[in-house]
Amino acid sequence: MKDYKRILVTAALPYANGPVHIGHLAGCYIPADIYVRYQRAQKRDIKFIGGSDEHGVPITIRAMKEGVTPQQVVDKYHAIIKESFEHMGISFDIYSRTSNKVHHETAANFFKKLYDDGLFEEKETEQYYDEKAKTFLADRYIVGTCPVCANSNAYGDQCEKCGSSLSPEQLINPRSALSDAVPVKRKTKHWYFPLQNYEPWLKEWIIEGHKEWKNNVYGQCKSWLDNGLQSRAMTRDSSWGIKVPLPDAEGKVLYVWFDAPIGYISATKELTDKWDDYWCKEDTKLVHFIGKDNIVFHCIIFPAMLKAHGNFVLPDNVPANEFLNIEGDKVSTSRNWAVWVHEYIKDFPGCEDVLRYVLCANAPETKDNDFTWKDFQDRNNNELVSIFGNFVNRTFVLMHKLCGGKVPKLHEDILDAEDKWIMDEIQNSKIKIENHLEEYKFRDALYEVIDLSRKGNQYMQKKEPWIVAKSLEENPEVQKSINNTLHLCLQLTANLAVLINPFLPNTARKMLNMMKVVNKMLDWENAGKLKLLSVGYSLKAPELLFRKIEDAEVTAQVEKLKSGLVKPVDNSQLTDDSKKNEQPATSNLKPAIQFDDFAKIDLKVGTILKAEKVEKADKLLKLEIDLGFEKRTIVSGIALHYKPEEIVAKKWLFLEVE
Ligand code: B3M
Ligand code: ZN
Repeated sequence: MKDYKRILVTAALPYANGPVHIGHLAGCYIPADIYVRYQRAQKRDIKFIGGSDEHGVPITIRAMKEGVTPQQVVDKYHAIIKESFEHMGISFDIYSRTSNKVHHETAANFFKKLYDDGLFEEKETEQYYDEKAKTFLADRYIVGTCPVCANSNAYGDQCEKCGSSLSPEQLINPRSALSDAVPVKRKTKHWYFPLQNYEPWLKEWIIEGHKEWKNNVYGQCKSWLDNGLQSRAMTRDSSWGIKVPLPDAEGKVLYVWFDAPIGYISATKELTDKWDDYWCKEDTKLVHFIGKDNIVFHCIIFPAMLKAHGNFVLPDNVPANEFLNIEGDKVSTSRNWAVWVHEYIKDFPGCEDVLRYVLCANAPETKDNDFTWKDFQDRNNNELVSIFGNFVNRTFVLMHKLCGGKVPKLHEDILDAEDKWIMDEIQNSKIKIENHLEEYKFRDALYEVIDLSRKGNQYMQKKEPWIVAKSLEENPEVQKSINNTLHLCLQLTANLAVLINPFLPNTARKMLNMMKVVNKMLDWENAGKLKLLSVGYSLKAPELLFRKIEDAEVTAQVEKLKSGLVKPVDNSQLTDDSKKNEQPATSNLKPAIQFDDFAKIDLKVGTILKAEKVEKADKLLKLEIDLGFEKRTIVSGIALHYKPEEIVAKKWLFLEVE
């Protein structure tokens, strides 16, 4: 393996044409974040680059549907996406956007350099033109009847019904999605990048040089290269995008797949003056995390562009994931068959780590996988709560009960086979987890962490310190054995915090807090060590790491998905900002509460004696009420709905909360 000095990690730039769903997270953001957090804990020089992809047809189509400008579309979704990532703990060093000035300059200069070096072919071809809308039509803008399945709304690049990939010429009765006009052919000039010229080099570099890439990635590259590469247009006719930096290029912009990957470079420029250390020095390890639909762009086209430009490093690896289906069906944003991240965050506050856990444990690393709410519940309840959380909790409870809340001493002279076994397991796990992480095998790595906590439970079960404690009175010597058990369980807990940190950072933080230790303990060099907590150090009471997820919560999610009632915030009927937060009533339902919670509430019937408006508060009414056993004055935010005179003398239901 090469000796790298620094690592540059990129995660695909999502189109800012809608919010992100859990398929996005599972596909690249969670694995990228785990990798980065692990490398940071290893104290390696690493930068994590992300941002929104704000150009291209997906944005203009969304703008058209919402009846707003492309700029309004990207402003809205960039903010939503960025916030979702922040909530989920995706720890980018920078989350930028391709509409930034520095990106426009960087991408235009990149294009200009290839142009000046004579690397493009200039070609005039005939393309569909909409005479009514006065614009050339990208493939996506042409709709017509699918020649395969007769779907009358197939797109010029693909039929979403039967999945066939199409070209506009194949559509029967093509029409413009913009104006419904029948498009005509018109001549237009574009700049083509002759990928075939890079084929011999790409074959050498990938087929011979990167046999270690994941099978799904290597296989796709090989099949592209075996089929032969062709010139691809790197410009488009559009008003939205980066203007082609040439004098005779009015109305032409860079093809979004030309500009977007350059976005990684521009964002690094924004992040640091030393950006060229990361992009131009041979001892940088560049890793692109993406989903499988982006493989050709990151493994073939972008590397060929970098090679053509010169002076850039090439990716060392592109660990692309396959797709995550939902409840047995493909994710579809148009059918709203998706679990939206911003909604999950609202529905399961404080459970960000649970989603990170499930999406990693069930990641589509080698093949498409299925996310089900039942599996989400099972993994939370049976793995996080019952294995990991349970071990940590038991350790803390017993240490408080049997060792006075302090880290007990280790009596090395009486260590038995079981003690030695768990000590070895701690060290072995560290090595296994580290190897898996270096090889982008995040599921396997996470499995080992949970398995180590499972072993902790087994160890505790074999040692039964609570039973041993019963003989303390007749034989005070047994305290030593109890001490050893809890000492080792505590050192194991500290190790679990270090090992779980890249995957579940919030959980690791809670554990640090319980152990009263500082962040520094999470440095990877501490993994596998058996003296992380000092003898005699007093620890806090246990904190609940994970809560149980109830049947009702997951049933509600399945219902929500099936009813399709809850549209994502990109709901295309919403054009006006004031309606932004408007959602069907059912989406505001909170998860069902326990009967005990209900019993804590005091519901009282009272008569309204007097009602009046509150000055300078147009929503408030001041009410004097008679509850039968006492009179009270309260204010209530109902003034927009009721006039004072309408409610006086009526009986109302009042809810008393603390
Ligand atoms: N925006 C496609 C996608 O979101 C595209 C990725 C760009 S990565 C440079 O799937
Ligand atoms: Zn079809």
